[in-house]
Amino acid sequence: MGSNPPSDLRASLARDGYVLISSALNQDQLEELRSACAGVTQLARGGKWPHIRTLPKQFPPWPSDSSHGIWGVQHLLHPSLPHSTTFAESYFGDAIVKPVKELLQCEEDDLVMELYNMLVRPDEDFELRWHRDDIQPTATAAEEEAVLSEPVWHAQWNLALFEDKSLVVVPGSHKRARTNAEREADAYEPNMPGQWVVHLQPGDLMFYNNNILHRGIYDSTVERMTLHGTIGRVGEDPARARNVLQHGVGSWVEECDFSKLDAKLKQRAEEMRNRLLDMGKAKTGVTYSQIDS
Ligand SMILES: O=C(O)CCC(=O)C(=O)O
Repeated sequence: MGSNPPSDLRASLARDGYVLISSALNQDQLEELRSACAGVTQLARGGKWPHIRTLPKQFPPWPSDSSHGIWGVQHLLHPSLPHSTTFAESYFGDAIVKPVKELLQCEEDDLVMELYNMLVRPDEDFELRWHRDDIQPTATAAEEEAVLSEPVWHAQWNLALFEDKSLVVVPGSHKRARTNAEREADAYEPNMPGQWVVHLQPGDLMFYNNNILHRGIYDSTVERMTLHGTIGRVGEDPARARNVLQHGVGSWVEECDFSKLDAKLKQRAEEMRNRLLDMGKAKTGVTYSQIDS
């Protein structure tokens, strides 16, 4: 379970359902991002940023009332959010985009802007139940297999700014239906057979298949600032449009201001945003992949 040279990225993701790239950020990038994240988290905890993941709710949509605590900050590329340029430099930068192109086996012109959020220390201890992001727990084995055998048109990652041991995955479970033990397990089962607690050091980047069986366990006493993003590849996946639009990006993406990025990143950002807009135009109506019980 270590880092992999770039040529192995795609094979590792396909085999295990995740792949780890150690030290994807240098110290200056880490410090700049930590400072931006601290400012934004303070705003969000103080009720001054409405796009948040609130306790004790696992799935979107989340209310914008932070008074019961938060576990995430949404829409880091939103033009009204302070530091959105710092977040855009990170999201559209080579440290992310190069491995994404490798993982999706695509060119610059195929990339689509999707989501950039942050997962933070919750105000109270909090756990997510075992889930796959885009398959309901009620799905039959055949339904699971049908989704899991489809090609994946996006890359999803966690980029840790502090040491992070919150995410637990079952390696290999992105390729198969749940076993009987997994189906029958408690939603918060603490020892799922074969589970692996992901351990990220500051600056580590982990890509994972969002339909791997996984959960989060969050300790309110441990600092967490983990950037959580997705980038897509142009394609024919209607479920993907639903997954992106359910996070409410459509209402502000046109207003994103990339003018402070350097010329190369600005062009990349604007082109990726425009492809998302095209995807949004082709899609009407928003539904949710999962609902809280
Ligand atoms: O906290 C994490 O890293 C995982 C979050 C998660 O599972 C989710 O948002 O569905």
